[in-house]
Amino acid sequence: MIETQPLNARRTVDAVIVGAGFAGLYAIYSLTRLGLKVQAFEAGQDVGGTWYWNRYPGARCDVESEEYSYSFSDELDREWRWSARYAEQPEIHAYLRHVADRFDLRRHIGFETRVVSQVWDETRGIWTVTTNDGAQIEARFCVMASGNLTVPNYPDIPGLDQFGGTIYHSARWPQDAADFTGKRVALFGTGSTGIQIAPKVAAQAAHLYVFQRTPNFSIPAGPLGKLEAATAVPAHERRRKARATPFGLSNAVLSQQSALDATEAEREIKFETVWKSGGSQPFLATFRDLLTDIQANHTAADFVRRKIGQMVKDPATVQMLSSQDYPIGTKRPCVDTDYFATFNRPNVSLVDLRKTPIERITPTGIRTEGAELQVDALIFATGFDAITGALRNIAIQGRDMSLTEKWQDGPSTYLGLMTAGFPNLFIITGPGSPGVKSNMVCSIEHNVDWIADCISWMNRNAVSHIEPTAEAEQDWGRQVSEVAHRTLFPLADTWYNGANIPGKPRVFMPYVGGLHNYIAACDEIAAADYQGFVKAYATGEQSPERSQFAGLT
Ligand code: NA7
Repeated sequence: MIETQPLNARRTVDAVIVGAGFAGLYAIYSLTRLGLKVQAFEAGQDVGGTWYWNRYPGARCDVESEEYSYSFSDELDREWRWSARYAEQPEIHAYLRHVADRFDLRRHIGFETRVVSQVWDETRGIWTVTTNDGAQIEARFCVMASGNLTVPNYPDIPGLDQFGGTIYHSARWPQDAADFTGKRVALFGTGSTGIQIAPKVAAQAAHLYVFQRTPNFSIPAGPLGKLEAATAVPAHERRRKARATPFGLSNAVLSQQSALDATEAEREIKFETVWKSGGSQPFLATFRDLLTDIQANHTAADFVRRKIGQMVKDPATVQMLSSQDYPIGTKRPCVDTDYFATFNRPNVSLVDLRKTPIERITPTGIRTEGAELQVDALIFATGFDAITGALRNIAIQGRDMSLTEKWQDGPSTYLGLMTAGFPNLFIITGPGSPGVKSNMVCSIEHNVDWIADCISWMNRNAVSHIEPTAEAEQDWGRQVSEVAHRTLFPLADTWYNGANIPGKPRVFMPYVGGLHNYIAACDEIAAADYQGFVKAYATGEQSPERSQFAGLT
């Protein structure tokens, strides 16, 4: 039924969903199929989330499209054909627009509307959600599909507000394509985004200055064209296989062999094979211990450094691009097309910010120690307040405190899906889940299915609200930390542990024990009637857990 009530009237729905990207769209689909009345809010003008905002030149997914797509509908699978092995942003956005139309999801979404607060009323068991236009809506459930890479990080550089040229952020790219022909451009950031932007802008600009703070390891994307139908494994088969892997990627099945057991010649052949076929996760799965043993890790890092040395002509530039001070794979490993070769162009310069810090931005350029570069445009590819940023930006008030207060020393959740003191508030790919350390679409579908099953179970069992016990949450937090500390991940400063945002608590946020193990844990907990969760039953119902819930309040 079409919702005709204006959004500014206070009304009640079963569930508010925050965000209409991959996660939000599938949450709308799933919850409406349960018969719930749903209202989603989306800050953008259209669906797409990350794939709506990040429309910078070169934006392309680094997971093969057949796996970076939904698996819930055979019809959708039959109808949609990806044109490339790794789809570019416009095609992924078109896919999400198609999904929204195909399943009639748009009528549940309030566009250009930002959720500003969510307040839990313990007496009524209801969330009151307020949007930026002052409208309020009440809901029994809130589902946070607000994304992991939502809040852009703008560096605080003196003089930035006086710059007279154009300033871009990769995550707030204008709708109309920017043209850099004949322009002098400064690009900040050499993460996945900067590495995609640099070759594209270099091809247009009069001069491109790439400002590098930390050099990145990057693996070639490999052939970009569509996989040959004859050799391709059917998409549904790949996705089924993907869920049984640590990263949710069927082609990144972890080898059983240690890099240290292989001879140098064997290692070289294996690294070379995956280097040619492309992709960072397949590269990191070449040997079982690349992310757990520093010596094994060195073998992979040295291989990539040798490759950089072969691709880049200028020795000083090679040195700057190869001076990584962290194990390969512990920062988000990048995938590129011609990134390193871009530095062979006469119109491209690499500036090492560690040796040449910026003093200030001037109206016409950038002043470093002893030099002033004249530029017409600044591009910030400086990342995000990742994983928790979008959640922290909403004033979420639980039973006893706000989410920001609760998470002041770092986020804590049970399975990444819920957090104690915030009943009926579900998070899709939240901190403590594999999320960003896995194929996001795979993780999103799993999380949404789990949430929908949980809500069904609550309704069948007259459970009015649910939240984790403090003990289960602490125990999960310990597991998240333990599995991280069995790896090399804690050795790097990354957005996985909040190090990229000044003042953000340093906690390694994703669960890196493997998507397959995480799914097994979630299934087991659900099968045991949501073990580790406190359930409040509808008035009049009797249950041993009822007193347990009361004890927490
Ligand atoms: P990332 O991976 O966070 O990369 C941001 C880059 O910007 C990285 O090179 C940072 O250097 C650099 N950065 C951040 N702040 C500054 C300042 N103040 N000055 C100079 N350079 C800075 O973001 P991306 O958008 O590239 O990728 C995010 C994810 O999107 C990616 O992992 C994929 O999942 C898709 P640093 O390394 O912090 O020294």
